[in-house]
Amino acid sequence: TARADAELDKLIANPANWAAQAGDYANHRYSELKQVHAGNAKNLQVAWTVSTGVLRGHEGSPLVFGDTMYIHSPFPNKVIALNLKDQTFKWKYEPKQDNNVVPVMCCDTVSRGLAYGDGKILLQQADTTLVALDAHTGKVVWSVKNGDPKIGETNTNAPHVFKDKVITGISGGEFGVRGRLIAYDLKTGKTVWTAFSTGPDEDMLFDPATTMTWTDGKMAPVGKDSSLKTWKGDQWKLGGGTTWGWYSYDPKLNLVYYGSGNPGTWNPSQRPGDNKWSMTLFARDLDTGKARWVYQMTPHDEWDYDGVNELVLADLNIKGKKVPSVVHMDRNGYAYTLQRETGELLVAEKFDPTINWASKIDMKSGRPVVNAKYSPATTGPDVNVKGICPSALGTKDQQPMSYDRKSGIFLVPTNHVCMDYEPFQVEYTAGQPYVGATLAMYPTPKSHGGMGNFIAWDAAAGKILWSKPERFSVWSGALATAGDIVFYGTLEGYLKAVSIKDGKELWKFKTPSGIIGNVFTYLFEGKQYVGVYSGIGGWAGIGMAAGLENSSDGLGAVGGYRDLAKYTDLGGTLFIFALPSN
Ligand code: PQQ
Repeated sequence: TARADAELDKLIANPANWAAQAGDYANHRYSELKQVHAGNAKNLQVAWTVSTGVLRGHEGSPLVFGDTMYIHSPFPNKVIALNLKDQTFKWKYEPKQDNNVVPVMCCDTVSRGLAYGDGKILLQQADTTLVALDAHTGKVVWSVKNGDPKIGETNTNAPHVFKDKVITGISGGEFGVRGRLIAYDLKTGKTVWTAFSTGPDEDMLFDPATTMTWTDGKMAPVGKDSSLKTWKGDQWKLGGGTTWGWYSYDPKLNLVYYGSGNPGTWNPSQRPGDNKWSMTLFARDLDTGKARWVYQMTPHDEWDYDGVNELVLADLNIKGKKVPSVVHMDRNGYAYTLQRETGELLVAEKFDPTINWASKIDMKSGRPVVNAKYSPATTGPDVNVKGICPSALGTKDQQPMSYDRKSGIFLVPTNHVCMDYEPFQVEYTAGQPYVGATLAMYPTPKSHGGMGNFIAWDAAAGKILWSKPERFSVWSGALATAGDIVFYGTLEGYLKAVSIKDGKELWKFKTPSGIIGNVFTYLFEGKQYVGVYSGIGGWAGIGMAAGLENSSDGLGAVGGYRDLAKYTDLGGTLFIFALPSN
């Protein structure tokens, strides 16, 4: 029988389509299309818009191929198949979900979108139901459960289709959930493998002798019980390391790449040890799930610097040699470049010079050199540690970067936010927050005054090429194109086109709500379109989304974002732009 994925390979290879969340398997978010370019982007105008009917944070992007666009919404996770010819709806899927999942979602009711493969549209519902819908009819082909909302397990991630498998993760790091990545058979929905982030070797699909990690300047086997040894008692069972971000895939190496999130609880004094393998980059064999290599970025996390941000596959020129690399801009403010076949650590540099929790990454041990002044574990519980940079939002959160294949430059949306962090003792109760810290976040003092930047990054040298300050964090995913431009959205609601060469702004358009979606592009009937969701939310916009603008407690307390109320309000509209026809 034909390989189910051969069709997806073909769809992805054709730049007319946007057939996967990142446009490809490598997380490039790059398009070869160049009808719209640096010279004419200033003429872009609205072609059409459509409402999803949901007024909450809209992350991710639609999928487009043939004459159909597949649109998704935040909870209640609608799917709309739209006919590109006349923008009528071919079908809608509106799942029935228990409203009780909403209070156990940490950071708004977002969904990062759909996947396609083998004639099916894959949707990961918030209530941990993964459904495969017939792409032509919207009828459910199969449906499986991958978690339990009663113990705080939910989903916000997009499923990803790699070859004959659907890969999905889990959210709930703030509820003592035990993180894992699951591979299902694309045809049937049967579980093929489950790989936990913490616990015994067999649960993590680790081979103590051949699963490798960076040790003393080289790769070495992780050894037996590499996770268990780094937790007190059975704390690993509530250990977090959730997997709510983006995944990538190298078909040649047959490796899947992703990162794990924060250890639970946020109070570091309560969980001594490195807490492996939370805050870790993973490379796993797609067929078996076996871990090839791992790299823990933030051992014994004290700041909620989840390591789930995307890993971007790129062949970089490093010291005169072409190296198969993977690039990851972490919440902790360091950008990592690793050899993607072996896991060797090549580069680890700050991508915001103002971060202070660690002075550098020691390249031999691969560990951060932590600054005791900003270490809540050193100060102990019930002490408010002030002025930690970056904040728990990280220098970059889920908002994915783009890799310009033409210039080799990474275009990165960032946060420029610091925090005060006070840990306290917390008891675990199933389904209740297991946070154990209060925090306040505010713009990085004495810098450009904004809460974000949009930067160009050289991942081989570990250097910022240019930086464009923004009033608020840039919470939208970027799109670079062969037209030498990069697009991104802002929390005030602007979609912007910027020159990749120097960061000069070429065009902007104010949409009705803040943008936290990812920009995408496609060709239909010979014409290039550029699109993005407008609908504020996510962690940075949660105050707006939950109507908590004035709240100053709990996870809604993202202080400096209160000013957003002067610029925008809730929304749920997909915007499609094009050049005028003449
Ligand atoms: N989600 C967002 C967002 O969509 O804006 C931001 C965050 C999440 C975070 O900063 C988180 O730390 C986070 N953590 C978890 C977790 O630990 O399981 C899940 C999620 C999520 O699923 O959205 C976020």
